[in-house]
Amino acid sequence: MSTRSYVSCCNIRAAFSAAMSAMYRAEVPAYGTLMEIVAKVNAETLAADPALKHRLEETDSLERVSEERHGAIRLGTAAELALMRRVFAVMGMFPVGYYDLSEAGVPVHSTAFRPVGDAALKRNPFRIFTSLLRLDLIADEELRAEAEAILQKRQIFTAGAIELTEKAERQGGLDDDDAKRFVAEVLETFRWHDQANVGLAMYKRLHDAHRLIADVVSFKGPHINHLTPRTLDIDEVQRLMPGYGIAPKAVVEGPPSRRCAILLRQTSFKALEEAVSFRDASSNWQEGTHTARFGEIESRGIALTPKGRALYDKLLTVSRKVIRPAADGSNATAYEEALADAFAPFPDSWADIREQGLGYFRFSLTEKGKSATASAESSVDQLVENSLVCFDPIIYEDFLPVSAAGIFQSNLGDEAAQEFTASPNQQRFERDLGTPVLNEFDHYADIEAKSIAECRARLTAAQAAE
Ligand code: OOG
Ligand code: NI
Repeated sequence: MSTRSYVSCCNIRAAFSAAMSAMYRAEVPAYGTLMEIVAKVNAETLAADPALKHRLEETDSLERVSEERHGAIRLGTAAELALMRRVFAVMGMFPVGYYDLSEAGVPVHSTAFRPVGDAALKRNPFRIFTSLLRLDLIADEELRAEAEAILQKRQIFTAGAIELTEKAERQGGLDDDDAKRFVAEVLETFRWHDQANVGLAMYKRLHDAHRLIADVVSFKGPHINHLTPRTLDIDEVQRLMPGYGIAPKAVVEGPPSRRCAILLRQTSFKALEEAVSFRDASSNWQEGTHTARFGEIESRGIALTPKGRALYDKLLTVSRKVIRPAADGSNATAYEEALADAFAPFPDSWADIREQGLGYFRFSLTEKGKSATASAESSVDQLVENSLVCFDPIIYEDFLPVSAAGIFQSNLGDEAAQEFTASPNQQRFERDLGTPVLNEFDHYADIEAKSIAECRARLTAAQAAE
């Protein structure tokens, strides 16, 4: 059967991302405000930095910036995770990376569902940080069993979403009408429910065990808990937020502000306290509240190689030995200074980062290179030295566990900080998921290698044609 009439999974993802954004904007108006600040700052940054605008245009990434966002959900069971994987696959989103957050006092482990490959990322890089609750880390066995029983009973997908996912798997895609229905049906899973699945007493018990457990177990589905637009100047957005009535978290997570941005920097505003009705065993409704949904912004820099990442992790640890950011912001300036000091050894020019093998780059022919030839034996260094190729940073598309923990903590409240024994269990996660997660380093290395191969092919083809 022909597959020509199917909508590409990239287009389904783009439609879904837009639908999610519209829904969240209606549900959490502060997210809309944040989007406005980000749009304004991005436009100003580009106007003030024509070179940046030019590089973004040249690498085909200008358009994606304003469309770009990530979100996060928390799931309760292995079955939910496995089905979520199939649903995301219809949109061309695949599990990349494994994040163990138990170490940071959050009883979940996670992956990011995201597009893979250069073309798909350029079309729409929407990604969802997806966590699976780890009831095995909860000491109270009775509560654990009750939570499991509650989770077993819920169905987080509509019948339509399941039917269309199966159909897409069966036929290898969805036609236009089905794709539209798919987006609408899947959106339901991420919607906020102001009526809880449990009574107030149970909610409190779950909440006392850990706020995150209450957030997952008490509700009908995994409400999207934040959506995060990408900004080109996170410090500026952070500075502007209070003027728009939004209180940002104390410090920006991740690396310090630098000329050459590395990895990922993030900041968020505190979760809202929202009214929720709880239904007890005799079907009486009781009023209560729940805090879960917040807003976040991110700025993305270069993806680091394992060597670069090891240096990043080391320097972050060094900074945290000097000072840890206090939740109330009282030491924010001292923290920023200590962080900047700690990162002094990390080179801050693209040339140095490349020469030292710390980051991944996309290579392309320079104007000179477009009309030149080179032998197939020339090394990348030689091609660079002879100005035949230039290189742009490959953007980091993933997440950072220490930062993610900081984001979790800031919206859970500090009293939620708890000690768990670090117990990464990637095997268990992958078994629940039904597939291994992709290794993010392999993926970046592959994009880099392909760009080099393409330059070589064109330089040597030109030579052959001579
Ligand atoms: C996810 C927190 C992680 C990020 O940007 O690092 C995250 C959550 O709170 O569920 O989204
Ligand atoms: Ni986030």
